[in-house]
Amino acid sequence: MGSITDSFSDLSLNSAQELGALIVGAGFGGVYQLKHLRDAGYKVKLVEAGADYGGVWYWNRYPGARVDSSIPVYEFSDPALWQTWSWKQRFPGSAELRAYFAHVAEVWDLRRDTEFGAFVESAVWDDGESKWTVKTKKGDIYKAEFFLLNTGFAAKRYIPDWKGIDTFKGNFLHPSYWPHEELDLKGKKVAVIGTGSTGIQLATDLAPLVGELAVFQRTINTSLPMRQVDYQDGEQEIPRKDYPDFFRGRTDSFGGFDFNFIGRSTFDDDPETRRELYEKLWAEGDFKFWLATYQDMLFDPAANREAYNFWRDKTRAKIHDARVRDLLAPMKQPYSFGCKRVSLENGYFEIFNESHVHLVDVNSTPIEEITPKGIKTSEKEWEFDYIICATGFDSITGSLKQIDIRGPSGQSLQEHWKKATYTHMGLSVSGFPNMFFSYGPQAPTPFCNGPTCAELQGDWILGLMNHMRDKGLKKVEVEEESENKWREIVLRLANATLLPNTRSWYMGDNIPGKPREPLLYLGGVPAYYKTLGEAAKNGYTGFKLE
Ligand code: N01
Repeated sequence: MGSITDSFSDLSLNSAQELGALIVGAGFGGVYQLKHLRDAGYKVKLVEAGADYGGVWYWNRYPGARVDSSIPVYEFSDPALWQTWSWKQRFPGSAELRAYFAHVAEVWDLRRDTEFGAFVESAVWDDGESKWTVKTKKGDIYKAEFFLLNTGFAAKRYIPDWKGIDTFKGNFLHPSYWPHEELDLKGKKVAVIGTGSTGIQLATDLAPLVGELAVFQRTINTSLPMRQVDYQDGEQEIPRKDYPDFFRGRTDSFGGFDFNFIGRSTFDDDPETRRELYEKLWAEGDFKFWLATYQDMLFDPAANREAYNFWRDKTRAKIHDARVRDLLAPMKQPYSFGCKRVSLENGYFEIFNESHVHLVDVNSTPIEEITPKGIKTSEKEWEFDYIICATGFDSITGSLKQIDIRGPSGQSLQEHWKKATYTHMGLSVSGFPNMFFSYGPQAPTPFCNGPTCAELQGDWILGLMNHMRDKGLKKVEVEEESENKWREIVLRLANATLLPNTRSWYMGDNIPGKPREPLLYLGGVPAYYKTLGEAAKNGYTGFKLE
């Protein structure tokens, strides 16, 4: 604890920039807050580790990187933005998403208040001044009344601790550090380790390009057909006149989308009617087979198995080889469908019908080490030019815990969350005054479309700041009791579902040593929105204001 405080006392705080709010992270959450806080008259700065806007879309440049929420749900609701923007595809790729962020930056005039290349490494609360002192890695210091973290859920990469990574003579890459210049992958021998959303997108796009592709799978990905659409002549998914109603409707949807679970349970329908619904959802693409299906799918094991069996049969029909078919879409359900992140695919399963694409099952032939030539499994040594380690992130809490944040007691956020995560409404933590985060733990986060969440949480935080300004208040802090109660709600909601029975990053399972707990609020966006609204209406219940 001493070292951080000491290092601050060594620095000349005269050079510190004084702010009403420091916003960290230039993805959807951060840019929304910059625009709206500044419009409300606050002196604001946005700092971002990358060199431009986009958040995950700035970093994710790997072949095939594309969002799996459709537009216009995956964009801001401000007419000034959508009236002057046309998408080229229903599910835009990462370059188009970066272009969209450039458009947002221009229309909202964000650049004058943004500092890029600024990784926030520490923050200390000064109780006397009621301000955070925040330091970036490059040495900039800010003193801010509010510290607003919009670091997203995937800012801390995870690479397993394999022996020999440094000895590999080829290129070893994590997809979120993909080089900006084009790589020479044509005809090369490439390994993709991991079959999450990143791994399957990469493998699908690399297969036609490379000489040999080996995909290392530990757990199957129950990917659904994306159903991509290319738009012609500015035509979009829905007419622009319908956008205002469309955006208003997002908070009525469980996942912040334009669709919802239906009000019937799986076995309310006879088999023929059920099959018709499944076929319809399958044909429509998007996440509909996951989040616009029967209301009991994530709760009832038999209902869940029915969904899995449909997915399995559809998927197996795409795969020629019997061994590969059993590995990619096994007859016996390996985990609860939809309780591990579902992805959207564009021909992923079909790549395994090509003779140069190999599927390596790391359960039966585990990776023993990385060698100078490639990957040694218990079966053999594979030789590669590239190893792409699509093994994910220290999701949800890692982005926040990697910053040394200390409240008035001197306790760090890492220490506070060492055994378990505590927040109030997935927005703030006791012992850390005037600090809020978006798209973080114990909020709908991975079960909520990003822009929906950015607007919903951003508006709420701004409402609270305005309330404090109107009342002449300087400090807001979560009451410990409300944090304990929120955790109970999060656990109760999760335990009513099948999620805790499945190993996933939703439960913290993907990082060795991370506490196992539901990291997200599973009450759905409408209930979350209502809870936040009621807390505000009742004078910000659960918070001490002074
Ligand atoms: O990461 P992941 P991701 N040995 O954690 C495997 C979002 N996203 O980067 O499942 C072998 O999902 C691991 O195996 P297992 C999206 O929300 C969105 O793919 O733990 N394998 C898994 O297969 C997504 O969920 C978009 O058994 C190992 C993979 O690595 C989130 O980001 C695109 C291993 C990691 O999958 C993260 O996705 C991309 C080991 N030791 C990402 N350790 C879109 O919008 C891990 N694995 C489309």
